[in-house]
Amino acid sequence: MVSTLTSLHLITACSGALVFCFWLYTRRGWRPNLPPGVCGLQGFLNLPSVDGKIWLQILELNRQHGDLASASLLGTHVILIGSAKIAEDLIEKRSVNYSDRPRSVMCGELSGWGKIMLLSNYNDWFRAHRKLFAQEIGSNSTVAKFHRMIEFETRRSLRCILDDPARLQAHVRKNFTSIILRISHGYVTQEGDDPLVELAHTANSQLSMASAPGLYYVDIIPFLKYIPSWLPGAGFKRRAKEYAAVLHDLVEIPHNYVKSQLAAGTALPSFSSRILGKQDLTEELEDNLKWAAATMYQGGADTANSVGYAFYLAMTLHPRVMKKAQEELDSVVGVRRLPTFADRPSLPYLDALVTELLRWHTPAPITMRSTRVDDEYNGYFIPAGSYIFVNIWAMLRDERTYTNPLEFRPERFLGDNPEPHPGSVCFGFGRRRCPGYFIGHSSLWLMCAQALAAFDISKCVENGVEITPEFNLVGEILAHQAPFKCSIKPRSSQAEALVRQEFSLSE
Ligand code: HEM
Ligand SMILES: *[C@@H]1O[C@H](CO)[C@@H](O)[C@H](O)[C@H]1NC(C)=O
Ligand SMILES: *[C@@H]1O[C@H](CO)[C@@H](O)[C@H](O)[C@H]1NC(C)=O
Ligand SMILES: CC(=O)N[C@H]1CO[C@H](CO)[C@@H](O)[C@@H]1O
Repeated sequence: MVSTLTSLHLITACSGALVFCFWLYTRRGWRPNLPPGVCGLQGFLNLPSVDGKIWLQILELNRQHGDLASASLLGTHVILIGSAKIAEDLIEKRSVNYSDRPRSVMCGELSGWGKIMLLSNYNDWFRAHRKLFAQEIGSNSTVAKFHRMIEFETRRSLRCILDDPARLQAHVRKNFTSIILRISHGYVTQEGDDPLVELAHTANSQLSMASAPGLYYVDIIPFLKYIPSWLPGAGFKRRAKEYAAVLHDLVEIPHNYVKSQLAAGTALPSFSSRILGKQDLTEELEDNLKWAAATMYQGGADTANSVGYAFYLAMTLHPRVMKKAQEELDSVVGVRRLPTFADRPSLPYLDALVTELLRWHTPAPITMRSTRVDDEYNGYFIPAGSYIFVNIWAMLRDERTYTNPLEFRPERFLGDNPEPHPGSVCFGFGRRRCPGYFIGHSSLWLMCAQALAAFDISKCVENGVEITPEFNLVGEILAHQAPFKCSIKPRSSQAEALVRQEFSLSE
């Protein structure tokens, strides 16, 4: 939601007079007992710039100042949390006061995204949506009803990868979105480019732009939102209107699709169709449902995909791990069929591999909160309204928790002394922990299982030279691996036949 800490400072630097006043304040020695860190313009100008990767920037500040650090300018306080212990103490244990998102005028208010769960504050609207999610996909047992569909969609997607491995990233993106759209709206994506998949992608890029506070003055000076949009300099208001129009489509198009399918008697069972079909459906419930279903579709569209794509990178770089997982699959499942959810309990190495994948690649490297009330932690003052940045990425690479954290080694989760499961960190915390956890985790598991059973993934060779791709996480609030090349081949003609075999959704 913030592009970089530096952009925050750049904007504020423009309000020179205010900066000067604050400087006078700090010179006079006035400073509450904030966590150690940088303060004032000087501090911000000296922020490390690390390739624009905000998680590295925060890590650097936490390294210099401790696991709880701060950065303040002009009465805006940013609190940086760099250890899982502090995140647990504050965000989990004091969840009531740490569950708001920072105010975002451009995105949340002008563009209308504030009604989407991800940006909503912790209030009745939010709680109603979390409840709808919990009933639909909030446990292993509720997600079990989707297993067959996930198996069906995963098979379809492997077939596409086999036919056209060069477009791996597009296939993986498309195919996880297909699973979510089936669940949220009973919508079956078309072959080739699908309008709703494209729409989610466009909306998510706009979300990411609109929510970078450093980018728009109106986030720093909220009353600007009242200036008329025809004034010069009010370009942001016209931009916000464009964003709002795309968001409107994201919410209304799939919702109207379900309604027309229900009217025609052809709706597939889904989150939306079940609630729309209720006898006691109220207008309020329908409005809640419409936004919750859009949240599901939008929230699920870019995270699981990001991990799915990283899986192919991990396998390209770690053939030893791939072979070990394939040996386990061959001995447990055999080579005459592809693995299904029923095999999961008997594939411990594969489970550890997926766990390691969630630690190694973080689609959401940081999460943000805002504090509701003044608080204190270990003697430090945390003012109400602070921006809180939680560095998930750093926690999953913390040498105090994981030995040789840069290594991809599923074995760390096996044996008598397993290292801590990343699940309590990589899906977020407390009352805002990812509500897509079960669906995300299980669809990832299945994709990894089937891809390993069917494919050999390796470095590709171009003109006699072997290409070794790099771990390169890019993005902001949502991150993915930069595009890379790898070779994907069926393990055998039998494996290829299994991928191509007809698969019917009804058992
Ligand atoms: C492996 C895949 C996934 C990972 C690693 C992941 C991770 C996360 C993280 C770290 C957060 C922020 C939580 C916080 O602020 O404490 C989050 C929020 C969220 N995720 Fe996921 N997610 C994944 C898949 C999904 C899927 C499949 C869906 C949809 C079905 C989904 C829907 C959401 C929503 C709606 C939120 C906002 C929750 C809120 O603000 O209260 N996620 N996710
Ligand atoms: C939340 O803030 C209120 C008001 O300061 C305080 O009384 C309460 O103890 C806090 N709750 C937690 C869990 O810290
Ligand atoms: C859900 O299922 C997975 C796989 O069988 C298992 O590892 C996990 O512990 C289960 N979670 C819960 C909360 O039951
Ligand atoms: C199940 C599914 O949606 N498969 C799609 C996977 O992605 C490719 C390319 O984007 C599509 O052509 C498939 O239809």
